[in-house]
Amino acid sequence: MTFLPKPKLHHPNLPTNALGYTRRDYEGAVSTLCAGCGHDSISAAIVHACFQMSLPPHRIAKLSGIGCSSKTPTYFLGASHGFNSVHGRMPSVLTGANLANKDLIYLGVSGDGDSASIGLGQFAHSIRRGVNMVYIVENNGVYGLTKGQFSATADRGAKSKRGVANTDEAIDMVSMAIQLGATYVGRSFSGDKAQLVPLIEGAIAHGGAAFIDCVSPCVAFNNHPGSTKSFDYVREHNEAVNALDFMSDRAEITVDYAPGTVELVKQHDGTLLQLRKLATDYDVHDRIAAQTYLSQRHAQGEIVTGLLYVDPKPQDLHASLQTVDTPLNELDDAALCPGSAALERLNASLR
Ligand SMILES: Cc1ncc(C[n+]2csc(CCOP(=O)(O)OP(=O)(O)O)c2C)c(N)n1
Ligand code: SF4
Ligand SMILES: [Mg+2]
Repeated sequence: MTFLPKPKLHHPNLPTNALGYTRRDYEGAVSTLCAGCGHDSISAAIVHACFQMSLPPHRIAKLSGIGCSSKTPTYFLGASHGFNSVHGRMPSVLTGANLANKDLIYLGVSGDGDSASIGLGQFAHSIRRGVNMVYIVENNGVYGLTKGQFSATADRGAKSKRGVANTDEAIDMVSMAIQLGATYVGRSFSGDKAQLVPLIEGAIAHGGAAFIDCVSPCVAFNNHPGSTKSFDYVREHNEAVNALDFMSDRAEITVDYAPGTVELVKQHDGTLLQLRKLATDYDVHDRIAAQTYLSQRHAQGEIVTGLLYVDPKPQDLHASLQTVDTPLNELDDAALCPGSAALERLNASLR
């Protein structure tokens, strides 16, 4: 069975947000993933972030491909729009939906197989076009759903459960996202909710292509000694560049400000990201330096996490295409078919 509805009953004193919803109102069906799967922790972080931001569930669209990771939208935001697409094709489906209705918040959920193997081209083009979305890769280094083959993010030399070493070079999705022009790039770990929740909140508030690579151990096929995506390995090699807090523009701002160690990043919608620098030489606005830093630390065997790059004034695909303010799906017949004189003028302007 892949769908178990959750009982609606909950404790009457559960905290509510500005919309009067409890955290439970942002949950989905009961998860059927393996107990302890990192993906379930990411679902919980998404629920937490949307509850805290008081997002109306009907204003969110969640899209995914195929894989254990791509199944997870069933387990969160049960009252939101959802579309479970084809393996590796989530980015183009999301792009199409976003072009039709730019008023929704788009959450693309994918796996390392879904996005770094079969869907690599789709991933790359949605990022370079600046689609306004939160693109989360639940990265376990294997194809969990099809029983644990190495994916394209598995590190060279990492061992499979049967002890066979991976001989191929790994694709680092955050380096690719930065190079491809993503305007908000972070990496986190499913076991680090304190880091992941504000990272997701900042990505939702961001007005461009936001990408989060979240290392998410597969307890069934990739959580053994020799794996570089296991809980133990990630905990030992996690190197956070900053600690992030997200503040909505409506909340009172009380910042424990220590000059030189805290940076406030104001995003286009007025929300604030408060970054406490852990690596004092790290500049979150320098795209090229971020790539160099990631490569240097990777060579030392470290997994760099945190908010890695942000452009607080992103340009999204709608701005590039100069689409009209009204979402395309709300335009009436007169606007969509303005008549032969308008067509004549358009043709003349192109001659
Ligand atoms: C076109 C196509 N090719 C192959 C498959 C088989 N398949 C299903 S899920 C999957 C890999 C999933 O890996 P990932 O995206 O990393 O998700 P995970 O299960 O690890 O979370 C594959 C190869 C498929 N469903 N469709
Ligand atoms: S097979 Fe791996 S990725 Fe899939 S649900 Fe189980 S632990 Fe999670
Ligand atoms: Mg995977």
